[in-house]
Amino acid sequence: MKIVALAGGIGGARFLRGLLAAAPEAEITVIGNTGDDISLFGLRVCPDLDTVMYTLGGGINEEQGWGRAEETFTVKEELAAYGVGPDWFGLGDRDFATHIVRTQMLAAGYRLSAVTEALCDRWQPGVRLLPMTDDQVETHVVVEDEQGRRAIHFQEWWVRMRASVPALSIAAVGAAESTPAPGVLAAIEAADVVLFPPSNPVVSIGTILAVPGIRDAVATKTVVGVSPIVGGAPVRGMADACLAAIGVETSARAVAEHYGLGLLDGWLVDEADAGVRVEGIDVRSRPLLMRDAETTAAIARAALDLAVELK
Ligand code: GDP
Ligand code: FO1
Ligand code: CA
Repeated sequence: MKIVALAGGIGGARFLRGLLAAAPEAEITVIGNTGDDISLFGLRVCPDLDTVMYTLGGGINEEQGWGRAEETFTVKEELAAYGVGPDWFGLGDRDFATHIVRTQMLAAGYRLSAVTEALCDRWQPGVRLLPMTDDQVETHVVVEDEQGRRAIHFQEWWVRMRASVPALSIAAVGAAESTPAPGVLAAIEAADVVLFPPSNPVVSIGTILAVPGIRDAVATKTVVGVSPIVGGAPVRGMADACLAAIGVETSARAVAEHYGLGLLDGWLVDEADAGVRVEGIDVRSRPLLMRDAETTAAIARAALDLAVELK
């Protein structure tokens, strides 16, 4: 069985861990979001690729969901002593090494997909992890506050502001001119099923689908998604602020309708949302909280079973 999953960071990574447990024989290709990527201190940081890589490779900080386990922050403290910011993004010493290797390889001319493969040589995530594109795509957010109306990097809005200022709009800058990374379209074409983990519908899945060619390729496949919205709210994070920016209600039904009939064939919602109907999409309800390894594997199994049933 060949499975393709699109993935953001924490929601995507945890689901994928369940998928690996539920389908150990499957060949899984993950198309990762790179719209969250940012250059800091001269280093290229890819939060969602790293979250997937560390989570599946056993190096993640489990409580936090991002960054390395057993992390220390000496470099961050030394940078602060020089007065060199930003101070609002927590890069740890172990994580810094990843960004140094990545930046060094990019500067030597390797593409992000090749760099990601090299980093995964160490972490052995058990899936093939591909960035959605090798081109630079960055999610920017238009906000308006006492400093006026301006576009800022997604990470500044999400991490520094905690989305406390409404996003007037969200744009994946560079997406329209980007091309899918090598292997992305071929993997989708060869896939038996495509899964959308409970990742952010706007800045994770939405950004991946904004790379020209990916949406159309996915639309030819049997696609099953898992709702990141439970009982009218995100399970964690501020996806509601992202959905508001694109005029979509924060509900399991509205997210499925947003993905649309042409894209989604099946949709898993939580038991709290049992009874949700979406025209043309097969909706099933299941406990969708990824509490532990078993419940997460059961969610992945249910998504896969529904996809196989609808194929
Ligand atoms: P990020 O890049 O770290 O923000 O992670 P993703 O985009 O992959 O996923 C974020 C989404 O995961 C959020 O909108 C959460 O609501 C959702 N999420 C997190 N934990 C769970 C869970 O246990 N169950 C479900 N259904 N969704 C979850
Ligand atoms: N998220 C935070 O909320 N605060 C941080 O300081 C932070 C640092 C960080 C460093 C490396 C990395 O890979 C991820 C990091 N994240 C941090 C998470 C991440 O940037 C966001 O959760 C997602 O990109 C939002 O979708
Ligand atoms: Ca993310």
